[in-house]
Amino acid sequence: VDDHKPAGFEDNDQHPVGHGRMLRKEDPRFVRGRGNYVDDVQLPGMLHLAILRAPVAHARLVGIDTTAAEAHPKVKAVVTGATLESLNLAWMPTLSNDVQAVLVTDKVRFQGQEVAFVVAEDRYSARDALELIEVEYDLLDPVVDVRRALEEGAPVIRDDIEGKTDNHCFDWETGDAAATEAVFAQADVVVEQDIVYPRVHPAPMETCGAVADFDPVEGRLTLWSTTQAPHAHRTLYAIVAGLPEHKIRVISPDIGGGFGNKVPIYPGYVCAVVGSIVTGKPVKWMEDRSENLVSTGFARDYVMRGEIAATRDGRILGIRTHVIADHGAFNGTAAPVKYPAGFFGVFTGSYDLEAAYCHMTAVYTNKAPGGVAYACSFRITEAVYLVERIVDCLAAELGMDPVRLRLKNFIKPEQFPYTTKTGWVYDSGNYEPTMREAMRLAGYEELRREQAEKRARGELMGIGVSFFTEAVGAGPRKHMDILGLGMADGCELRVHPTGKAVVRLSVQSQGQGHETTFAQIVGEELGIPPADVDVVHGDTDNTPFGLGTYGSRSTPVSGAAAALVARKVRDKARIVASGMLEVSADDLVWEKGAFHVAGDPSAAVTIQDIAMRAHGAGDLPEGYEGALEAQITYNPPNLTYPHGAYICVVDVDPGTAQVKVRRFVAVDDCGTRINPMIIEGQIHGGLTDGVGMALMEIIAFDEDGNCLGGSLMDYLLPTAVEVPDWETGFTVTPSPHHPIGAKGVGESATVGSPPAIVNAVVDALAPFGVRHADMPLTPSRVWDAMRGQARPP
Ligand code: PCD
Repeated sequence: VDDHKPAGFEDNDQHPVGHGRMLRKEDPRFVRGRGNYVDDVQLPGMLHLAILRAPVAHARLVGIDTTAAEAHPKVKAVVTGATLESLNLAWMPTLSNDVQAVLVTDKVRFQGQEVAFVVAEDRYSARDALELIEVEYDLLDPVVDVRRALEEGAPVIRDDIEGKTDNHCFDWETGDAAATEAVFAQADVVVEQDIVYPRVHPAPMETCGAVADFDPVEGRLTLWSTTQAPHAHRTLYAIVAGLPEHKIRVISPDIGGGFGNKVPIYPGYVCAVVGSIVTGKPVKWMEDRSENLVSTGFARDYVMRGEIAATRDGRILGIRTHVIADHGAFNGTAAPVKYPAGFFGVFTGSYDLEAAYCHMTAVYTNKAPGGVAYACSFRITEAVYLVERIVDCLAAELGMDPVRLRLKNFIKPEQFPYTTKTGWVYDSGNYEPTMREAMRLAGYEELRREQAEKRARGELMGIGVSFFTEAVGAGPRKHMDILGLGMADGCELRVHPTGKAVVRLSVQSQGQGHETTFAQIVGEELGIPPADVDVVHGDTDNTPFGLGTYGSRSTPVSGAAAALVARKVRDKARIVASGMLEVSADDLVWEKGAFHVAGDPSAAVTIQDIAMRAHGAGDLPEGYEGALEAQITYNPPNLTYPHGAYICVVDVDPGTAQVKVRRFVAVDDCGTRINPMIIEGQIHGGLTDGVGMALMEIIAFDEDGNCLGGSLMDYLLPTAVEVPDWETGFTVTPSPHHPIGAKGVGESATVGSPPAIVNAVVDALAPFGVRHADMPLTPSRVWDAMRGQARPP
């Protein structure tokens, strides 16, 4: 860990924040197999739920016969859309203010859609009974292509929406069209490129599931569920199911990976709740792998046209893009309400431009809903891919080294805070040192020499560069809400008499290590060892309200809350200390874990002394109220903007068109680093995801709307075999508004790596005149690119 430490950044063993070798507190549980996941929940009398899914993509529902299933000896209930309709539960709101069918009532709109469910005594009987349900469908023409969806006369998918006569979902624009046009008109060089970011899936190791336990006597619902946002989900259940919010408890135990997949509310969760209400018993629903891939939130699916304008000597003037966004059958995109295209507005990247403009048309198709932020702060992955690909296209056109082109156009350190041409305010950044550090680690000049030699011999070696700026940590609440819930986070801290503490968070770890890093933050601010701080999360009855974990927002938002709540407790401790040392609170100096009298370090009391005193007999000084505890809600003033420079080296086999990622250098800057080992793990995971997206993963559909990525035999995930030994480094540019200067990092590598890999492959294929090829760069696509036949995406 931390072998490539830049000068001026030292670990300080006295301080838990930044401590390179602090191991994860949660791991003893995980490595012993003692994690507690939703599927581990066993309740007395618990029943099992299975969902019948549509085998076709577009069809009118003619009739359902459930008699045989109901007669199955172990079946307790069979529920169809008609049943839900009678309870007014057949439709539910999506995260983007659309509606989605819980169970089909009128029409099937994507393959794998939920049609009915069975509750039975065991999982196998529930699945067997699904086969006894007879459904009659009247097949309709499916629409899976975005351009076809927009054609006049295309079958209307959302005929449930009153007056709907086409498949148009929304239009959105940002930037200044006229100013951009003017810049383009005067530019020496304009480059255009069609770029597709294919539909991919987060595919977490644990699929989605829930255990619902409705107590009819108390009218209380307890729901264990795989959710990244327990509090937001609770409020939505209250709204959807009409249950009083104080009678709902959402418990999100250990989560086996989220990656954005566990942000939405899926029909299965609602079915589990209905199943428990109907049977009066606890009901468990766990998806299988195919159900997860076919029906839950996909990501990306953007068809983009990128245009870039520059001077002959490589000054970038403007970027323009037109996007057709495929939202599937229901608009289930996870994004703050004001941002229907998420944070795609950061497509201007890390460059100082004169003008930028984007126009987007979103459409409905017969595909699963989603648009979740798969390791991506709301469409930033698409934005970064667009800009980093198009900048490389420009470099090729100008015959300029791609690193040199980037260095020439970076936003300069003195320009921060920097307002982009699309209105985003980047908090801080110092790009050139990060780029140079990546070049140093990679041995960039040497790699170019090696490449020239190999090219001369007919070998296909490619070097790809990407440089990204992300916007992570949504709020602030004045700009951002999801379905009316403002994006802020609560945090609560209590110090016990013996000086141990418990901190309660509104965010929810899915493997990121929050039990460790939040203990480090509190430990740092309060001067007690992280081992003495217990982190509680994932239970709405025991944690303060907040919007949950996605978009790398836990550190920027809840991390700030944790630091500030600890400072608040410290302020209270100061009052207690003033009484103990018999001086005024203003005469006390705080030094790591203790207050001492100014000018007399020997007159000191530790936090532990203070905690005991605060809970002890006798009066406490004036001004001290309540207990040694505090609660806050943190509303971030801005997002945080981490950045990074990635360099990828690939070799392409000229005979088989197989791409091998030989080296990958990633230099990240996420401001103050809380736990370098955890950050390293986050980067390794994200880079691996990046190799998957760039080379292997796609959720494709055939003309009939059949999903072709419904199993891990077809939807290829990367393993240790496909990836190199990652080479990482870092720079530190703190966030000026975050209390400890930290920025998010969880998604950086997924955002930054696909363009580096694709740029490397395109660079390798330069001798064939290739300027672009669409992901995933499977051998067949690379082969086609070498032969100049780009296949339709
Ligand atoms: N950190 C540190 N330092 C800094 C930053 C950070 O240390 N500066 C760390 C923390 O604390 C944590 C981690 O690291 O622990 C991360 O963080 P962030 O960035 O804040 O983030 P979060 O919020 O926590 O998380 C989230 C993310 C996301 S978003 C995703 S996708 C992914 C990531 O995370 N997912 C996951 N990573 C991960 N890992 C794991 N293991 N698992 C998972 O699932 Mo989305 O939107 O949801 O799509």
